[in-house]
Amino acid sequence: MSQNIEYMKTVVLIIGANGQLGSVLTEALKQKFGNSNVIASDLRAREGYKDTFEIIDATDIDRIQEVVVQYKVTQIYHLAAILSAKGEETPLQTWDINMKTLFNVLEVCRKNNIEKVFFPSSIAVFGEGAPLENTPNNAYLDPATVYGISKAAGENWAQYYFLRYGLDVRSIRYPGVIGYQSLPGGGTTDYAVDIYHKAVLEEKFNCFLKEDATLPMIFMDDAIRATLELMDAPKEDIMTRTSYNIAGISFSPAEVVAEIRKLYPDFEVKYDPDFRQEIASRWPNSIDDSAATKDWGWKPEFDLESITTTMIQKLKAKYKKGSKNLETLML
Ligand code: AKB
Repeated sequence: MSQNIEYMKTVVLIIGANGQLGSVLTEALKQKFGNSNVIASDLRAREGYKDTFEIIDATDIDRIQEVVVQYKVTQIYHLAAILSAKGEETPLQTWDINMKTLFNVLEVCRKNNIEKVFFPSSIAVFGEGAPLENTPNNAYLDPATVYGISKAAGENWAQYYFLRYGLDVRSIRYPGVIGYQSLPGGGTTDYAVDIYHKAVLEEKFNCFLKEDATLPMIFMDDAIRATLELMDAPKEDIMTRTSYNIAGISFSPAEVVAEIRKLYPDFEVKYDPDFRQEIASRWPNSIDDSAATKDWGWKPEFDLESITTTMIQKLKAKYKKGSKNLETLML
Protein backbone atom coordinates (compact mmCIF):
# COMPACT_ATOMS: atom_id res chain seq x y z
CA MET A 1 0.00 0.00 0.00
CA SER A 2 1.27 3.46 -0.89
CA GLN A 3 2.60 5.56 2.00
CA ASN A 4 1.10 8.66 0.37
CA ILE A 5 -2.34 7.49 1.42
CA GLU A 6 -1.78 9.00 4.88
CA TYR A 7 -1.63 12.45 3.28
CA MET A 8 -4.57 11.91 0.95
CA LYS A 9 -7.99 13.17 1.89
CA THR A 10 -10.49 10.51 2.90
CA VAL A 11 -13.23 9.85 0.34
CA VAL A 12 -15.77 7.26 1.42
CA LEU A 13 -18.01 5.12 -0.79
CA ILE A 14 -21.02 3.48 0.87
CA ILE A 15 -22.55 0.57 -1.01
CA GLY A 16 -26.07 -0.15 0.22
CA ALA A 17 -26.62 3.42 1.45
CA ASN A 18 -30.42 3.18 1.36
CA GLY A 19 -30.62 0.36 3.90
CA GLN A 20 -31.47 0.45 7.60
CA LEU A 21 -27.87 0.89 8.73
CA GLY A 22 -26.51 2.43 5.51
CA SER A 23 -28.81 5.44 5.54
CA VAL A 24 -27.85 6.40 9.10
CA LEU A 25 -24.17 5.58 8.65
CA THR A 26 -24.08 7.79 5.55
CA GLU A 27 -25.15 10.79 7.66
CA ALA A 28 -22.61 9.97 10.37
CA LEU A 29 -19.81 9.67 7.81
CA LYS A 30 -20.81 12.99 6.22
CA GLN A 31 -20.53 14.64 9.64
CA LYS A 32 -17.09 13.12 10.07
CA PHE A 33 -15.56 13.61 6.63
CA GLY A 34 -17.70 16.37 5.08
CA ASN A 35 -20.66 16.03 2.71
CA SER A 36 -18.61 16.21 -0.46
CA ASN A 37 -16.30 13.40 0.66
CA VAL A 38 -19.02 10.79 1.09
CA ILE A 39 -20.47 9.02 -1.96
CA ALA A 40 -23.72 7.22 -1.19
CA SER A 41 -24.74 4.43 -3.56
CA ASP A 42 -27.45 1.84 -3.93
CA LEU A 43 -29.50 0.04 -6.58
CA ARG A 44 -31.95 2.94 -6.73
CA ALA A 45 -31.64 6.69 -6.14
CA ARG A 46 -32.98 7.97 -2.81
CA GLU A 47 -35.78 10.50 -3.11
CA GLY A 48 -34.85 13.87 -1.65
CA TYR A 49 -31.19 12.94 -1.06
CA LYS A 50 -29.15 16.09 -1.60
CA ASP A 51 -25.51 15.02 -1.65
CA THR A 52 -23.51 12.86 -4.06
CA PHE A 53 -25.34 9.67 -4.93
CA GLU A 54 -24.45 7.04 -7.53
CA ILE A 55 -26.51 4.10 -8.70
CA ILE A 56 -24.38 1.00 -8.15
CA ASP A 57 -25.40 -2.60 -8.59
CA ALA A 58 -22.57 -4.19 -6.63
CA THR A 59 -22.80 -7.40 -8.65
CA ASP A 60 -21.24 -5.28 -11.44
CA ILE A 61 -17.54 -4.93 -10.63
CA ASP A 62 -16.91 -2.48 -13.49
CA ARG A 63 -19.45 -0.06 -12.07
CA ILE A 64 -17.81 -0.12 -8.61
CA GLN A 65 -14.42 0.41 -10.24
CA GLU A 66 -15.75 3.33 -12.29
CA VAL A 67 -17.09 5.16 -9.21
CA VAL A 68 -13.94 4.45 -7.18
CA VAL A 69 -11.79 6.00 -9.93
CA GLN A 70 -14.17 8.90 -10.61
CA TYR A 71 -14.19 10.10 -7.00
CA LYS A 72 -10.72 8.86 -5.94
CA VAL A 73 -12.34 6.77 -3.21
CA THR A 74 -10.06 5.81 -0.28
CA GLN A 75 -12.49 3.84 1.96
CA ILE A 76 -15.44 1.54 1.17
CA TYR A 77 -18.30 0.50 3.47
CA HIS A 78 -19.98 -2.47 1.81
CA LEU A 79 -23.40 -2.81 3.45
CA ALA A 80 -25.45 -4.41 0.67
CA ALA A 81 -26.74 -7.91 1.48
CA ILE A 82 -29.90 -9.99 1.60
CA LEU A 83 -30.74 -10.68 5.24
CA SER A 84 -31.68 -13.83 7.15
CA ALA A 85 -35.45 -14.15 6.65
CA LYS A 86 -35.63 -12.78 3.09
CA GLY A 87 -32.62 -14.87 2.12
CA GLU A 88 -34.46 -18.11 2.85
CA GLU A 89 -36.95 -17.39 0.03
CA THR A 90 -34.24 -17.81 -2.63
CA PRO A 91 -31.20 -19.44 -0.99
CA LEU A 92 -28.98 -19.81 -4.06
CA GLN A 93 -29.68 -16.32 -5.30
CA THR A 94 -28.94 -14.96 -1.80
CA TRP A 95 -25.62 -16.78 -1.76
CA ASP A 96 -24.77 -15.47 -5.25
CA ILE A 97 -25.63 -11.87 -4.42
CA ASN A 98 -24.04 -11.76 -0.97
CA MET A 99 -20.81 -13.39 -2.13
CA LYS A 100 -20.51 -11.79 -5.58
CA THR A 101 -20.91 -8.28 -4.18
CA LEU A 102 -18.32 -8.99 -1.47
CA PHE A 103 -15.78 -10.42 -3.93
CA ASN A 104 -16.30 -7.45 -6.24
CA VAL A 105 -15.67 -5.00 -3.41
CA LEU A 106 -12.61 -6.88 -2.14
CA GLU A 107 -11.14 -7.08 -5.65
CA VAL A 108 -11.73 -3.39 -6.40
CA CYS A 109 -10.15 -2.54 -3.04
CA ARG A 110 -7.12 -4.71 -3.72
CA LYS A 111 -6.57 -3.37 -7.23
CA ASN A 112 -7.00 0.28 -6.23
CA ASN A 113 -5.00 0.22 -2.97
CA ILE A 114 -8.06 1.20 -0.98
CA GLU A 115 -6.96 2.27 2.48
CA LYS A 116 -9.73 0.63 4.59
CA VAL A 117 -12.82 -1.50 3.96
CA PHE A 118 -15.78 -2.20 6.23
CA PHE A 119 -17.73 -5.44 5.87
CA PRO A 120 -20.66 -6.08 8.23
CA SER A 121 -21.15 -9.55 9.61
CA SER A 122 -23.91 -10.68 11.95
CA ILE A 123 -24.88 -12.85 14.91
CA ALA A 124 -26.38 -15.02 12.14
CA VAL A 125 -22.94 -16.68 11.76
CA PHE A 126 -23.68 -18.67 14.93
CA GLY A 127 -25.68 -21.89 15.06
CA GLU A 128 -26.25 -24.84 17.32
CA GLY A 129 -22.54 -25.50 17.83
CA ALA A 130 -22.04 -22.23 19.73
CA PRO A 131 -22.99 -21.60 23.37
CA LEU A 132 -26.27 -19.67 23.55
CA GLU A 133 -25.20 -17.50 26.48
CA ASN A 134 -22.26 -15.13 26.20
CA THR A 135 -21.29 -16.58 22.84
CA PRO A 136 -17.51 -16.05 22.51
CA ASN A 137 -15.89 -14.37 19.53
CA ASN A 138 -14.17 -17.56 18.50
CA ALA A 139 -17.14 -19.92 18.96
CA TYR A 140 -17.73 -22.67 16.41
CA LEU A 141 -19.66 -21.32 13.39
CA ASP A 142 -22.39 -23.58 11.98
CA PRO A 143 -25.01 -21.15 10.65
CA ALA A 144 -28.36 -22.55 9.51
CA THR A 145 -29.45 -19.72 7.18
CA VAL A 146 -27.93 -18.93 3.81
CA TYR A 147 -27.39 -15.35 5.04
CA GLY A 148 -25.43 -16.71 8.03
CA ILE A 149 -23.42 -19.02 5.77
CA SER A 150 -22.58 -16.12 3.45
CA LYS A 151 -21.49 -13.95 6.41
CA ALA A 152 -19.34 -16.73 7.92
CA ALA A 153 -17.69 -17.30 4.52
CA GLY A 154 -17.38 -13.54 4.01
CA GLU A 155 -15.56 -13.13 7.32
CA ASN A 156 -13.02 -15.71 6.24
CA TRP A 157 -12.58 -14.04 2.86
CA ALA A 158 -12.08 -10.70 4.62
CA GLN A 159 -9.34 -12.27 6.70
CA TYR A 160 -7.86 -13.91 3.59
CA TYR A 161 -7.57 -10.54 1.82
CA PHE A 162 -5.89 -9.12 4.91
CA LEU A 163 -3.42 -11.98 5.25
CA ARG A 164 -2.72 -12.44 1.55
CA TYR A 165 -2.82 -8.86 0.26
CA GLY A 166 -2.57 -6.71 3.38
CA LEU A 167 -6.00 -5.19 2.67
CA ASP A 168 -7.22 -3.46 5.84
CA VAL A 169 -10.68 -5.06 6.06
CA ARG A 170 -12.54 -4.56 9.35
CA SER A 171 -15.77 -6.17 10.44
CA ILE A 172 -18.42 -6.27 13.16
CA ARG A 173 -20.99 -8.98 13.86
CA TYR A 174 -24.08 -6.85 14.40
CA PRO A 175 -26.88 -7.97 16.66
CA GLY A 176 -30.41 -6.84 15.67
CA VAL A 177 -30.24 -3.07 15.12
CA ILE A 178 -33.02 -0.87 16.53
CA GLY A 179 -33.44 2.67 15.27
CA TYR A 180 -36.11 5.28 14.59
CA GLN A 181 -34.34 6.80 11.59
CA SER A 182 -34.84 3.97 9.09
CA LEU A 183 -36.66 0.71 8.54
CA PRO A 184 -35.15 -2.76 8.56
CA GLY A 185 -36.03 -5.21 5.79
CA GLY A 186 -35.92 -8.98 5.57
CA GLY A 187 -34.35 -9.75 8.95
CA THR A 188 -35.34 -11.97 11.88
CA THR A 189 -34.77 -9.18 14.39
CA ASP A 190 -36.99 -6.69 12.49
CA TYR A 191 -39.83 -7.21 14.97
CA ALA A 192 -37.90 -5.13 17.52
CA VAL A 193 -38.28 -2.04 15.31
CA ASP A 194 -41.81 -2.74 14.02
CA ILE A 195 -43.14 -3.15 17.56
CA TYR A 196 -42.32 0.48 18.43
CA HIS A 197 -44.09 1.76 15.31
CA LYS A 198 -47.21 -0.18 16.23
CA ALA A 199 -47.09 1.06 19.84
CA VAL A 200 -46.88 4.70 18.76
CA LEU A 201 -49.67 4.22 16.22
CA GLU A 202 -51.67 2.57 19.02
CA GLU A 203 -52.22 -0.52 16.88
CA LYS A 204 -52.09 -4.18 17.84
CA PHE A 205 -48.78 -5.96 17.17
CA ASN A 206 -48.53 -9.47 15.72
CA CYS A 207 -45.20 -10.89 16.80
CA PHE A 208 -43.58 -13.52 14.55
CA LEU A 209 -41.33 -14.73 17.38
CA LYS A 210 -42.26 -16.50 20.63
CA GLU A 211 -42.60 -14.27 23.67
CA ASP A 212 -39.46 -15.71 25.29
CA ALA A 213 -37.21 -15.60 22.18
CA THR A 214 -34.28 -13.68 23.66
CA LEU A 215 -31.89 -12.19 21.09
CA PRO A 216 -28.94 -9.80 21.18
CA MET A 217 -29.92 -6.29 20.03
CA ILE A 218 -28.24 -2.91 19.76
CA PHE A 219 -29.50 0.66 19.48
CA MET A 220 -28.66 2.41 16.20
CA ASP A 221 -26.55 5.10 17.91
CA ASP A 222 -24.41 2.41 19.54
CA ALA A 223 -24.16 0.45 16.26
CA ILE A 224 -22.99 3.54 14.35
CA ARG A 225 -20.53 4.53 17.08
CA ALA A 226 -19.11 0.97 17.13
CA THR A 227 -18.57 1.11 13.37
CA LEU A 228 -16.80 4.47 13.48
CA GLU A 229 -14.68 3.46 16.49
CA LEU A 230 -13.57 0.23 14.83
CA MET A 231 -12.69 2.07 11.61
CA ASP A 232 -10.76 4.71 13.60
CA ALA A 233 -8.75 2.24 15.67
CA PRO A 234 -5.02 1.98 14.90
CA LYS A 235 -4.37 -0.86 12.45
CA GLU A 236 -2.02 -2.65 14.83
CA ASP A 237 -4.77 -2.88 17.48
CA ILE A 238 -7.10 -4.89 15.22
CA MET A 239 -6.35 -8.44 16.31
CA THR A 240 -9.48 -10.04 14.85
CA ARG A 241 -9.58 -10.00 11.07
CA THR A 242 -12.63 -12.21 10.67
CA SER A 243 -15.20 -10.16 12.63
CA TYR A 244 -15.78 -8.74 16.11
CA ASN A 245 -18.73 -9.67 18.32
CA ILE A 246 -20.37 -6.58 19.74
CA ALA A 247 -23.11 -6.64 22.35
CA GLY A 248 -25.69 -4.04 23.13
CA ILE A 249 -28.38 -5.63 25.24
CA SER A 250 -30.43 -8.82 25.07
CA PHE A 251 -34.19 -9.04 25.45
CA SER A 252 -37.21 -11.12 24.50
CA PRO A 253 -40.44 -9.85 22.89
CA ALA A 254 -42.15 -10.18 26.31
CA GLU A 255 -39.53 -7.91 27.89
CA VAL A 256 -39.85 -5.20 25.26
CA VAL A 257 -43.64 -5.40 25.52
CA ALA A 258 -43.42 -4.90 29.30
CA GLU A 259 -41.21 -1.86 28.77
CA ILE A 260 -43.56 -0.37 26.14
CA ARG A 261 -46.58 -0.96 28.42
CA LYS A 262 -45.03 1.39 30.99
CA LEU A 263 -45.86 4.12 28.43
CA TYR A 264 -48.78 2.45 26.60
CA PRO A 265 -50.53 0.27 29.21
CA ASP A 266 -53.15 -0.92 26.69
CA PHE A 267 -50.64 -2.04 24.06
CA GLU A 268 -51.93 -5.33 22.61
CA VAL A 269 -49.69 -8.12 21.30
CA LYS A 270 -50.48 -11.45 19.70
CA TYR A 271 -47.75 -14.07 19.39
CA ASP A 272 -47.90 -15.92 16.12
CA PRO A 273 -44.45 -17.50 15.58
CA ASP A 274 -43.50 -18.38 12.00
CA PHE A 275 -40.34 -19.71 10.29
CA ARG A 276 -38.35 -16.80 11.73
CA GLN A 277 -38.74 -18.35 15.20
CA GLU A 278 -36.77 -21.36 13.87
CA ILE A 279 -33.99 -19.01 12.77
CA ALA A 280 -34.00 -17.12 16.08
CA SER A 281 -33.87 -20.32 18.12
CA ARG A 282 -30.39 -21.10 16.75
CA TRP A 283 -28.95 -17.62 17.39
CA PRO A 284 -27.25 -16.59 20.63
CA ASN A 285 -29.22 -15.19 23.57
CA SER A 286 -26.29 -12.99 24.53
CA ILE A 287 -22.88 -12.09 23.17
CA ASP A 288 -19.38 -11.91 24.67
CA ASP A 289 -17.82 -8.79 23.18
CA SER A 290 -14.67 -8.72 25.34
CA ALA A 291 -12.37 -8.91 22.28
CA ALA A 292 -13.86 -5.67 20.89
CA THR A 293 -13.61 -4.05 24.34
CA LYS A 294 -9.98 -5.07 24.71
CA ASP A 295 -8.81 -4.19 21.17
CA TRP A 296 -10.65 -0.93 20.47
CA GLY A 297 -12.49 -0.01 23.66
CA TRP A 298 -16.05 -1.00 22.70
CA LYS A 299 -18.76 -0.27 25.29
CA PRO A 300 -22.51 0.02 24.58
CA GLU A 301 -24.46 2.90 26.13
CA PHE A 302 -28.15 2.10 25.58
CA ASP A 303 -30.24 -0.32 27.64
CA LEU A 304 -33.83 -1.45 27.02
CA GLU A 305 -35.32 1.41 29.00
CA SER A 306 -33.38 4.15 27.21
CA ILE A 307 -33.99 2.50 23.82
CA THR A 308 -37.72 2.38 24.52
CA THR A 309 -38.07 5.97 25.69
CA THR A 310 -35.97 7.27 22.77
CA MET A 311 -37.78 5.17 20.14
CA ILE A 312 -41.18 6.24 21.37
CA GLN A 313 -40.31 9.91 21.70
CA LYS A 314 -38.70 10.10 18.24
CA LEU A 315 -41.36 8.05 16.44
CA LYS A 316 -44.15 10.04 18.05
CA ALA A 317 -42.57 13.25 16.74
CA LYS A 318 -42.20 11.75 13.25
CA TYR A 319 -45.79 10.52 13.07
CA LYS A 320 -47.06 13.84 14.39
CA LYS A 321 -45.28 15.69 11.59
CA GLY A 322 -46.22 13.44 8.72
CA SER A 323 -48.53 10.86 7.34
CA LYS A 324 -48.44 7.18 8.19
CA ASN A 325 -46.34 6.52 5.10
CA LEU A 326 -43.28 4.97 6.70
CA GLU A 327 -40.90 5.46 3.77
CA THR A 328 -41.43 9.22 3.70
CA LEU A 329 -41.17 9.45 7.49
CA MET A 330 -37.70 8.00 7.70
CA LEU A 331 -34.53 10.10 8.27
C1 AKB B 1 -31.29 -10.23 10.57
O1 AKB B 1 -32.17 -10.39 11.41
O2 AKB B 1 -31.15 -10.95 9.57
C2 AKB B 1 -30.28 -9.12 10.79
C3 AKB B 1 -29.07 -9.62 11.48
C4 AKB B 1 -29.12 -9.99 12.91
O3 AKB B 1 -28.04 -9.70 10.88
N1 AKB B 1 -30.87 -8.05 11.52
